[in-house]
Amino acid sequence: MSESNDRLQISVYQKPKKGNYYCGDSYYYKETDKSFVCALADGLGSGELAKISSQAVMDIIEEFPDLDIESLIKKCNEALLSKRGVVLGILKIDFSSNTYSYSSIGNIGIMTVTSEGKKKRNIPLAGYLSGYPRKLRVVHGKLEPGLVFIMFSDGVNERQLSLKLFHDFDVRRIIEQYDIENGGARDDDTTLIAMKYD
Ligand SMILES: [Mn+2]
Repeated sequence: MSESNDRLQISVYQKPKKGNYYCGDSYYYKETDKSFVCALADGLGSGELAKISSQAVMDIIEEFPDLDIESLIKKCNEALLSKRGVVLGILKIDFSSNTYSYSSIGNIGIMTVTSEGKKKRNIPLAGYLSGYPRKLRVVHGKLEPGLVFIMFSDGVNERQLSLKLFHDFDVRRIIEQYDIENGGARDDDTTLIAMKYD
């Protein structure tokens, strides 16, 4: 799946674990005049129950586009009571202040790659969301033209995300190349989202 919005180019690679119909990973993204949000959740385990949890969290992100990351995660937690837990990554961009912020709980990777090829990776917090309050770490940064954001679930082997993959900073090609190199049967649900700010 590939889409061109006004300011962000987005491309997504997603495949369920081999033998599964449902992918336990869910993602959502939306660009408006003021902001952009992208979130990815991986439900614990796999299959339909994992999907129900990760989708419940995406429904919250969709419902409250203007909330900051801390408030969003609080609401996601409430939606998970009596469901399986999830690991979650959220990226928000504010176009008026030209800034971005992101946070992840558990094993959702978030990376930025500048147009000069400088790569920065978030340090994920251990654990997962399961209905109870959690301490967060939110990273803030300045939005620069050409900045690439990569968000991925733990079905992605990070060593496969070589710099070569981001060489030409074309999000569609990043995903195509990943599929060519790693397109076989998956040991886990796999989601890789590439976004570029123009
Ligand atoms: Mn997983």
